[in-house]
Amino acid sequence: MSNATTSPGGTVSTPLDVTANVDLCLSALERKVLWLSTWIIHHANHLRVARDGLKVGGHQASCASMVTLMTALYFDVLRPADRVAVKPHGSPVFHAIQYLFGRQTRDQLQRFRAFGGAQSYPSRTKDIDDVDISTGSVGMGVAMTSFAALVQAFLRNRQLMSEDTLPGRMIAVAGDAEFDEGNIFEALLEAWKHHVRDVWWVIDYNRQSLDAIVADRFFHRLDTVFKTMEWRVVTLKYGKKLEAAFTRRGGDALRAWIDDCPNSSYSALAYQGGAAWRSRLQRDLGDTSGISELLDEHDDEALHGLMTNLAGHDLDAVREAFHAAAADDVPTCFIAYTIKGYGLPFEGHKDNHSGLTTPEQIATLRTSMGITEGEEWERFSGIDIQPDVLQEFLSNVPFAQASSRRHEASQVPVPSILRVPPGGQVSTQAGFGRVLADIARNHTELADRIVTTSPDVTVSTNLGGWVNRRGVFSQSAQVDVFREDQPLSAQDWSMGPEGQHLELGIAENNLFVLLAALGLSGPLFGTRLLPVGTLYDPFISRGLDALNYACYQDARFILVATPAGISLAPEGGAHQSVVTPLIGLGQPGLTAFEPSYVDELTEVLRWSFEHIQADRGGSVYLRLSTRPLDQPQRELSADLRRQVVDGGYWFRSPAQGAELAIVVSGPVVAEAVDAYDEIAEDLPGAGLMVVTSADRLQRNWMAARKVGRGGEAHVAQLLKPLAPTAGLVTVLDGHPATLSWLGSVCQHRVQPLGVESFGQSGDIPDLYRAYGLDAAAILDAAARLCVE
Ligand SMILES: Cc1ncc(C[n+]2csc(CCOP(=O)(O)OP(=O)(O)O)c2C)c(N)n1
Ligand SMILES: [Mg+2]
Repeated sequence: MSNATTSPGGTVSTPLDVTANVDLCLSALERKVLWLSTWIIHHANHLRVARDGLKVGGHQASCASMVTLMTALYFDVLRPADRVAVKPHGSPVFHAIQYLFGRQTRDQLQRFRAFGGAQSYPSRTKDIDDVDISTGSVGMGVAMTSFAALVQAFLRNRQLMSEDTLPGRMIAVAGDAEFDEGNIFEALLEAWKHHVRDVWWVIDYNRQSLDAIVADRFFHRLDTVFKTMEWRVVTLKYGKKLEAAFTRRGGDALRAWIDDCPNSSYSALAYQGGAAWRSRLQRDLGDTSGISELLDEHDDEALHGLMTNLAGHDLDAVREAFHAAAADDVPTCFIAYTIKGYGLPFEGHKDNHSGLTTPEQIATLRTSMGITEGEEWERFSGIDIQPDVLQEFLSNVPFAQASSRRHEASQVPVPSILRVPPGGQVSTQAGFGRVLADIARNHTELADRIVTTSPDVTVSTNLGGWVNRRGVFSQSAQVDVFREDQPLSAQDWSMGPEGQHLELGIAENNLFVLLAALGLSGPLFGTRLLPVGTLYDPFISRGLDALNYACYQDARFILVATPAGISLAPEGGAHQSVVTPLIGLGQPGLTAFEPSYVDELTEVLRWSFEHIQADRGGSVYLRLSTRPLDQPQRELSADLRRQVVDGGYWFRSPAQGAELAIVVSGPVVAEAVDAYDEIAEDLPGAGLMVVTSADRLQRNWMAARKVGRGGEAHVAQLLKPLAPTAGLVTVLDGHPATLSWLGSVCQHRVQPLGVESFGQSGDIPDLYRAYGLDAAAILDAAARLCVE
């Protein structure tokens, strides 16, 4: 510890030698981070003009709780290669720290939660100060650190990343209530299976969530869970002052009293302050020898300081623990005892989650920080360390040693055309497997960067051929005994560090969070990967928040969902997906396709490998089917390939002024063709359009309309030949709203067919009849249009 003099406010009045006074710089920064994070939120709520009557919000208490943990990490422990997921409502703490480093602007802080300002929750895509991992939906950022560590291990094992430098640590600073989210435990198990190292989860254990005080029993169990998963658990319970008090006479009784104190009572006392601590301790421990002396030696303020001296607020204790864990790569959980709202007027109060300082309270805090009015935003105001000394300290912090931590990864070339697998009766799902296997064989450069993953549906989603060629990833080599000893299986599941398939247990949340991590390998680790994940289409909903989370971070991946819809037929009503086409249509950052034929799929997949690498690209969702269909005998022209990617084309062109068209997406194309052939006998000019992507068609049309050029949109051009009075029968194996909007493009009348309920097993003829997707239903709909 330093020998410089400190004022009661903790500031330093003598010039400092930087190296000798690390402690003082750190504690000054700790106070400053508390001030700035509190002030950012106060300013947003009290000092900006509210125009809409809505509260701005923010979480001063949640921030205060983690200030010490974040100070220790960012100003001392972190290296540039480390990546951090900061608990969502701790965003102002993160931004304040970046501001102190000079990597965040005052303007952004002043516009916290305002349009274009610093985001409510740390955001990779919206914030300007180098957020590593977005957070917002609690639990997601925590899980993401495990999967990011897996991706790092994958890259290092496959020599796609330099092994000269130390691996980065993937660190979550999490709220304790985040551990109510099951996805964390799914991730914990999966990471254990994959022998993931280099992960730290730092739990801000303030024993409060949003509504309530966390149950005492819960965290005692949690400790056991981590140990079972072979994690190291470091419990940071008491700060140095309390530890010293425990060594005094009566110290054991004091420790036992605190240990036994229910969370709710402890929080209440922390809120009430010194006098309350005194009377409670007198009542409970007054007869214990040594306790009276202890109480006499502390005035109310000092007693409050002592009793709230939990290790999560003790910079020395926290730093020591972090540095000790840095000696190896064992995954480590730090359970850091803290008090929600520590150092603020509402500390410990059970309702403090969205508590905000009043103008009087912030003025008192400002004065206690030594900050004069008008200097609230000054980086170093209220700090008695000379600015150049503090600046030098900041410039020398290990974390600040990289000018940029966001890597630019080079692109992986994609062939301009891929070979379409031979025709016959093929499903789009089987076609997908064949195209991927072909890439594995013939396009080495592309194939080397592809990484596939699936939650226990690898074989049933047709990834088997790829896996046979490219192997399953494991950090240690393991032969497939079924291949080695007994030739019982067509699948070779040999595992090793060279493998390119990451097999997951059945947990769709994990699939999407892993895809998020894989899809950010370029910016996070400097090497671009081309992730392809497969799952059953209905289970998209199971992991939907994680999918949204991945897209929100602009992670890039291809999602192949199969089988889809009621077309999976006898496989079971419970697995029929109805709303997924609407998810594809509505999910930002994700472009959805539902091709009908394998040649379409081949081009869409090729384009997808480009799109996930494009500056303004995104991720791709392919909704595929297990239904084998006769493939058209054709070679797609360059123009047709473009139309397939743009979202649709005329499979049977309409005559100029045609009165009817069938518009179909996906495997129902077979019924649409049958119906069309019948209709064409009476209405020779009718058309049949195949929609490969309702999403692309709609997005392009809406963008064109916004600039007054809706007529130039691809879909408008497609529909142009039809008579203004024409009718459209739209049909897909999914919710009819996916295509019914087509009527708005040129004001055509629409008969939308699709699936609105589900749950009945059967074969395709029965199901298509029951749900109104068969040729007869299409003909009926066409007839209705003709008589309307
Ligand atoms: C998935 C999800 N559900 C609900 C919320 C709303 N929410 C934000 S913070 C929070 C409680 C957080 O408590 P804790 O993790 O203990 O953090 P603390 O504020 O105590 O540090 C909740 C429920 C959310 N952000 N995400
Ligand atoms: Mg909490």
